Amino acid sequence: KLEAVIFDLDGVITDTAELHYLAWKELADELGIPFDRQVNERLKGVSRAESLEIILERSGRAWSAAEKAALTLRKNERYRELIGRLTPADLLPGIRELIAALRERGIAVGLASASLNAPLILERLGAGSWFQAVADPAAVRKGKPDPELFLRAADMLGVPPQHCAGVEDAAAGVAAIRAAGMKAVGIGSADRLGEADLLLPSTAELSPERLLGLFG
Ligand code: G16
Ligand code: MG
Repeated sequence: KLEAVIFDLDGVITDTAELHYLAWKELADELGIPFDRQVNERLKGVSRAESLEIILERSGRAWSAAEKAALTLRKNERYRELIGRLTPADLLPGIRELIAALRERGIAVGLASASLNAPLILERLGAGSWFQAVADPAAVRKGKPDPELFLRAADMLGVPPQHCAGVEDAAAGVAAIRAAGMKAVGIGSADRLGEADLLLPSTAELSPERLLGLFG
């Protein structure tokens, strides 16, 4: 029985991937490291520290922990400037309606984002009060594809994982949902998200009926 839906943020609630890209691109350009949108695909759903590691792969040198900390801080300051410009118009199609419809039916709604900036992003989107549980990525030991973030959100909602559906746009996220024992909804294409229990091309296709349908 569907009792809770746990959402990813970037790529599901809003498209912050482009803003991550712009902030990382500025940093990579300053450092003279090649970085493009294709490499950016690998950063989706991946933590800030792991994202930096992926970018530095092409730098041809080793970086100290202190240097890396300074670089992630610089990127995040720029990124926070960019997310400061988000408005409710940046919600992905159908998300506002879906969350309202779920809550009307008494289905709990949670967030499992790897982003430490999630509270600021939700506030900018006017979505600060929509989620009854927001799992804290700083409190989990392992990021996606580990199920920890999704399990944390379910626990905060007081719903067993088998009564939860998770919605994700990244392969690591779909793997995390499945490892948590939840039904996985993938937003995107089968080449990356083939493991999902339900695959939809866009958030506009999401509906309470489709999510309920996963539970027979
Ligand atoms: C997001 C993005 C990732 C980003 C991560 C950490 O995840 O997809 O690209 O590296 O959060 O973000 P921050 O630097 O803001 O802490 P999600 O889980 O919402 O898709
Ligand atoms: Mg995502």
